[in-house]
Amino acid sequence: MADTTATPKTKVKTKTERPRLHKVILINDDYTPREFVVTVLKAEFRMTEDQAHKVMITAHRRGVCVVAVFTRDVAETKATRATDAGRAKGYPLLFTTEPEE
Ligand code: NFA
Repeated sequence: MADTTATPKTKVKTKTERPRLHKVILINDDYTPREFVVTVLKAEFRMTEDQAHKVMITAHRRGVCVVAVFTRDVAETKATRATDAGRAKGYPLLFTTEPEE
């Protein structure tokens, strides 16, 4: 008689990988007023005045600054909305995204 009570020898374990995160990057330009950049950072990225000012001044001095990281869709949506807020006022303000290493 075959032994039907034997326990299976192998287990299937599905590994779920975390989605890669994407950085939203603020690019400096010579025309967008500092206070407007701070306003957009507060509105679109829920930053405090202090956090927003630090990010704005870092981009102003160094050329770029990472604003935050999100899943790809969220990063792209926020970058587009923030860029559009500048365009609506006629400013060349630009936010881009790139995948984290
Ligand atoms: N460089 C801009 C100015 O001097 C301010 C700025 C900072 C713009 C960061 C874009 C990004 N008015």
